[in-house]
Amino acid sequence: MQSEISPEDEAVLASPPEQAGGPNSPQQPQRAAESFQSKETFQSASQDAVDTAPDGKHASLTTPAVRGILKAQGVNIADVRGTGKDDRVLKEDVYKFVAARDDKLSKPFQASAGRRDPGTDQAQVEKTIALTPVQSQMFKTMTRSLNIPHFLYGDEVDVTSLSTLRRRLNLQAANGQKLSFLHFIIKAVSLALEDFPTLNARVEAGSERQAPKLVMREKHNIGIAMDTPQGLLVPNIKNVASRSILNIGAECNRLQERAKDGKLSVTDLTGGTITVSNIGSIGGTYVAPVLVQSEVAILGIGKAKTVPAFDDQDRVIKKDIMSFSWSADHRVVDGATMARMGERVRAFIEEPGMMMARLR
Ligand code: CAO
Repeated sequence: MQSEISPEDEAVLASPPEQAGGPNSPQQPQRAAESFQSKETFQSASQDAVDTAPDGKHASLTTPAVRGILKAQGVNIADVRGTGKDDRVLKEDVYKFVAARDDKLSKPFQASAGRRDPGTDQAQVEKTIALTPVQSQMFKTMTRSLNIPHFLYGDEVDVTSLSTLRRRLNLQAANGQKLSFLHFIIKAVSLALEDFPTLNARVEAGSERQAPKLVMREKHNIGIAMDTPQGLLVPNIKNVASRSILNIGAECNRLQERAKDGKLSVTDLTGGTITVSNIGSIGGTYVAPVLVQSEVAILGIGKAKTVPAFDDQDRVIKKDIMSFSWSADHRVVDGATMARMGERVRAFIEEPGMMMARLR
């Protein structure tokens, strides 16, 4: 999207191009190149782009969003050929420039890699690449999230009864819609939240003049961490308390489809109140999940495993167990509250009949 020339743009136009990314920009192109290989190689890669870049007065005009991308990618605006109105530099122009630069930089890397003897060559070879848009977002949000004092609470949950129930229900699924463990777990979390509403709240950190507050939220909008072709995304299922487990499954499938096609909407991705991250559908027993900034709790689920256990008459039986790892914001949630909430969810999962009894 293009914009008219703002006072900010005029200032950019008036200043020498190399200041556009800030005089102390940590991502000066040259520095990026030094972390990869020789200065000469980078300069020649960069020079190619410069050779084709226009020198019209409007070439250095662009929107704040594009300037942000330029800064993040360590690109000087004067090096980029603008294809917008009056040669203005658009987002696509910057991405094209970065792709060409990185491609050029990686060629000598690939060529020399072919010549190296892996048995004797001890020299490290590095290559600097830009973050994807989802990684850039994750970089910001996760850095902010880790300012929250987390604590971890973990437990092992017996999912034997739930496995049997799920298998039975899936065999009888009339419309072919299958239920996964996750769909039951999301419902169990919502049912437990009815008794622990603090865990559905968000923190308003306050300021020097305003005391911190908890903002209680009525609707359980449960986020699902999803591994998508673009990277980690966390859409949420709105108002889980009002949905059946089948309906949760259908909504989860809709979100997964949209995520796969890169079509999640802003509504899908905002307004979450607590998150469930099922790493177990990929693998791994334990995970220490990181809070979403506007939430105070997150549940990480590990892969179900069949293990030997003792029944009440000391006979060895088979059990399916899954690890549940909760992270919570220790500024507002204490360990006892988290443990009680975890126990409540465990009880619903271990005895699915109890969960059914609570359904409206
Ligand atoms: N243990 C064992 N099996 C599991 C399981 C678990 N914890 N979770 C799911 N499964 C099973 C499902 O029941 C299903 O089995 P069937 O084919 O027999 O029915 C199969 O694995 C495939 O499940 P799925 O992945 O299609 O569905 P899901 O609803 O369980 O999970 C989703 C959906 C989107 C959460 C998952 O695909 C995903 O992206 N997980 C990764 C989340 C992630 O990256 N978390 C880390 C965040 S922090 O970086």
